Amino acid sequence: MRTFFALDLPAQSKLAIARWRESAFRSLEAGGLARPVPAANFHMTLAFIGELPQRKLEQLCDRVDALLGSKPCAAGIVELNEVGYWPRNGILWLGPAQCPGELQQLATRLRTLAGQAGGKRESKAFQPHISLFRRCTIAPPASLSAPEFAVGYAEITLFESHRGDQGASYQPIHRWALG
Ligand code: 3AM
Repeated sequence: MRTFFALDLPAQSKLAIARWRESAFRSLEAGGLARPVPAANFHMTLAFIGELPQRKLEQLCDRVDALLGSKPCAAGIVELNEVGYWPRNGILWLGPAQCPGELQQLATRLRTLAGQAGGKRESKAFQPHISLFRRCTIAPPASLSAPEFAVGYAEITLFESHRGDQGASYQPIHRWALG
């Protein structure tokens, strides 16, 4: 089972971001120069786990319970106000210019637990982001309007990722409330 920890976004935030994306990157969408991520798939990955057998995944979930019991993480708000582009994988993203320290710490701890459980060991620094477009093969134009979204988060979601003909779809399989 291919899984990852992420912040899910409230439905209104997904819609608002999709509306802004449509107007801010009209030429990309209209020109078919990149593949828009379906708004339903918007999320902020905290830690990619990858393929893990069910038993290991259950152990990992127990460790997240223990982590949040011993080192609680408060719910909060993240300001999404920066656009970035990674030419290597063609991802155009929206993220915070300033990541809340608690979120950064949570991602680091989840990445460590995922690695210890046999999942992916991530060496790259955590860059909080929401993928807006994939397969963007040209340097994207500057957005026509600056993003400014204050998004509340109050839980961690464990998603299962499925790849199909229509692209990826994500199924929430467990949630942890933040304190
Ligand atoms: O949409 P984003 O980038 O937030 O990029 C993948 C996606 O996150 C990332 O995990 C999320 C769900 O698929 N991902 C996929 N394969 C990965 C890998 N091998 C990966 N992240 C790190 N390493």
